[in-house]
Amino acid sequence: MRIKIWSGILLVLALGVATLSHATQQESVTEKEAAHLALQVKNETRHAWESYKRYAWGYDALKPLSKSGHNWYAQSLLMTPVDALDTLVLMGLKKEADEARELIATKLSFDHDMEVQNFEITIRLLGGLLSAYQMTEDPRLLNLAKDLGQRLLPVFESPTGLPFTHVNLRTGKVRGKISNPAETGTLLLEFGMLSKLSGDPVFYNKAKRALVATYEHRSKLGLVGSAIDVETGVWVNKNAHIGGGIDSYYEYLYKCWKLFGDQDCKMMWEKSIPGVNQYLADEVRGELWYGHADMDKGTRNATQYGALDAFMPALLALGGDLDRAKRLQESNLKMWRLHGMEPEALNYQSMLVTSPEYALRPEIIESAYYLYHYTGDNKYRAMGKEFFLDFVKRCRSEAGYTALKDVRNSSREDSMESFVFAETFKYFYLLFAPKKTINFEDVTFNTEAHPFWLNQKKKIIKK
Ligand code: DMJ
Repeated sequence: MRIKIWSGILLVLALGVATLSHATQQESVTEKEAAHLALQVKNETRHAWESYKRYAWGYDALKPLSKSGHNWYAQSLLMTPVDALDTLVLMGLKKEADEARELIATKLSFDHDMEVQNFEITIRLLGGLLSAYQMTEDPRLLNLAKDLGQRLLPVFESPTGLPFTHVNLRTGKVRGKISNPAETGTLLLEFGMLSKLSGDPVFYNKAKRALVATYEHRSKLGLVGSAIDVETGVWVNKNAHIGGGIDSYYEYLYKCWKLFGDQDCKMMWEKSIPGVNQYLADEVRGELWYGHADMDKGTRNATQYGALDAFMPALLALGGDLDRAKRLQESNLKMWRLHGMEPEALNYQSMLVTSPEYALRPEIIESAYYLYHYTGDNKYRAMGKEFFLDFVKRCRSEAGYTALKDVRNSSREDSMESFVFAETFKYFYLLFAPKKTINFEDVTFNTEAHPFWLNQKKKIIKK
């Protein structure tokens, strides 16, 4: 135990020395250094997993400061093990992956009289189970996914086809008629894969209808708002942006075409992205940002951007717009360097932080990974290295990793969201690991970074 604590302290000290100054930071990362960083990411993932095991085994998540377990609902749905499993497999952490898989296969049940949020359960659990099934071919994971998919289906029974936000897993009773584009439009990758893997088209059809219905409610400018009534299709908040509550709707318009070759999705993406670039993109001091605007008038509502918006360079790069992707990633870096860690939100006009927390979010790293893939420019690995060193220095704790309450002073929050495994560690690892670790062209990551393969035979993973 003492040895483990000392090795943790030494790592933090070593990383601290390495980050003494951004000015001295090298602009590229050699292959040897990248291999070393990939190993460090793997070790840090193991540290977080061991902490979950020790203090929160069987719970949804670890509370890293109080060193205890936490459940989202009355019963655990094993959020952390399910979100972590494909990352553990990908990194070749075999013992850890096997113990996560056995816990899930033997203990996870969805037969609870309990209301859950469809969006989070879909992207984390349905996505995690399907991806882990594709990687391990353990049929128990697919059976769990089929059971979950059936239990979630009632959400789609609204007059518009836009899903309700919540459903009771046992009774199928739905609730929550005020939703948003992210929740109504970020379901097709997971439900679509469930259809492909189960042979039942119902899942694909319902989730596609929800995505198309979201798109059909766009404004004349091609924008969507922040809140919509799923029973009437009336927008109750017309603030358009690319941040939380809308973000992954745009992501899935593109990705459902990439994964399934669905031409309707391609058309919806092509009709939507020009409005986003025309009315939400903003030039300030010669920098590119994306702000908020009224969905009908296109007038600027706010010059706000943050950790969730930081996924956009990845999506722009995926969609072929490398110029905007590169420029926006420079703004992401500027946001990060403001306080040596990105805040949840800032005003990019004044550069003042408006929401100071850091929830261990992955989006900025995801963007570095996509840009490194598409450009081969080593500066994105150097950026990732800077993010990783700051991340370890400021968020590593004795038990796992800890969210920050305020990036300006490093006060900590007793929280380690499961997406730190599904996404944050995974994108760090993929950025530094050899390209052959996963064949980027054959894979589509869901919004929780769970990789899906349409052609199961192509899912060759090399460690
Ligand atoms: C994840 O659950 C998903 O990436 C989602 O789309 C948005 N936010 C979190 C991580 O920040």
